[in-house]
Amino acid sequence: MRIVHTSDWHIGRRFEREPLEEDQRAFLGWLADQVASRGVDLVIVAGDVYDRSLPAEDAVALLDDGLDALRSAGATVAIIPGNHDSARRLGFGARRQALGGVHVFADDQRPPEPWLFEAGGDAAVLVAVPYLDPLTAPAPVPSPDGSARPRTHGNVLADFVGTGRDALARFTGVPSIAIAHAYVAGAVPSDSEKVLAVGGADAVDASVLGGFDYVALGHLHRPQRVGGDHAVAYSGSPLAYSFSEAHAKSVRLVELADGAVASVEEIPVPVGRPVATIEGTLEALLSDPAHEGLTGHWVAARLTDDTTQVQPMERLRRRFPFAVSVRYAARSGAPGVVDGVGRRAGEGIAGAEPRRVEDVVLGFLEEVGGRVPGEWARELVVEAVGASRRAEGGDG
Ligand SMILES: [Mn+2]
Repeated sequence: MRIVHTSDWHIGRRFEREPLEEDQRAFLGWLADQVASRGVDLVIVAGDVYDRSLPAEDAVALLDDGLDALRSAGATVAIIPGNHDSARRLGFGARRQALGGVHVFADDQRPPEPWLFEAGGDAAVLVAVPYLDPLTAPAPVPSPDGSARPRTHGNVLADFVGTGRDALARFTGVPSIAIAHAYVAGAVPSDSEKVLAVGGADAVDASVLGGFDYVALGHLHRPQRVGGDHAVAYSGSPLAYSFSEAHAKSVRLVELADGAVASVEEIPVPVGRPVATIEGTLEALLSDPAHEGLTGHWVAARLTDDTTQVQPMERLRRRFPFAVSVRYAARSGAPGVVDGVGRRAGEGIAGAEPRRVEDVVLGFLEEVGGRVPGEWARELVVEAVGASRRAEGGDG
């Protein structure tokens, strides 16, 4: 039996302000191709299917198409909601969808029943646990000595997983798989994951997920194994969703044979843009041959210039069409360092050409907005500066 483990699709998410719909559509198409060419029986999506609890219409339509494509390619689908999803919305129609081969495990109020999945004379038993909000999930059962256990993510998850694990006793000889959306202690996060619980109570001990042949995790965007001997792993997200995700993206192909996990393979995802953060003076970034390979990347530029540069985003985009962020690196703090804000408009830097007020304003908008102001903004600035000059009786 062949199973693909993936997670954190975040359908509907943007990269900075840039839409990712085409990249997400390309990923879902590629995944369906993998299902067909590799004979995949089951696709597991371990949470954060959507980016928001109330996804946009286009995001819903994209997921609908993607799930149809996976079904047409021959796979059954098993989904849990993540902390970005609304369990109730994602779970709408779950019983009817299951009849069509898409199993959405979204009940966050009752511990999971193991689900026996059979394909081609082979079987696996799955314990699928939706993301549990410690505040709304059933309270943790008291300790054996009668004392209350705190409402941590680890405790509510442990109760659900434990109930599912206990019920596995009736499936002897069948390999078991748990699906969960959690931050397992010791794993490596990125800037993309929202903190799950206030006060650091979100980390779950790996032992909570022990006792399964494989644990398909979602939440962290970096693919990685955790928990020592156990086959406990994050597939990671299929696309980079922040500049901290400068690692390769993949899905995991898990092969079951003779009642156990026979192999696990990471299949690289060939679609989507990698990310790169580059630092230097604007002039260096625009000319350094070392950056030649980044023209297809999402690029964040950290400028080390001591002076504010004219329209840095526009100039960067001539070389890096997918530059989406430009900031000045922390300056050394010499008094009087100019930044285009503290300096009086139109005042020149020593040795430089005086700058027009319009350019100063547009440069500021670009710096704080992270992108070149659009034509309408330019017209507005020119109009406003002109009106201001006329009002002052200046050179309008
Ligand atoms: Mn998440």
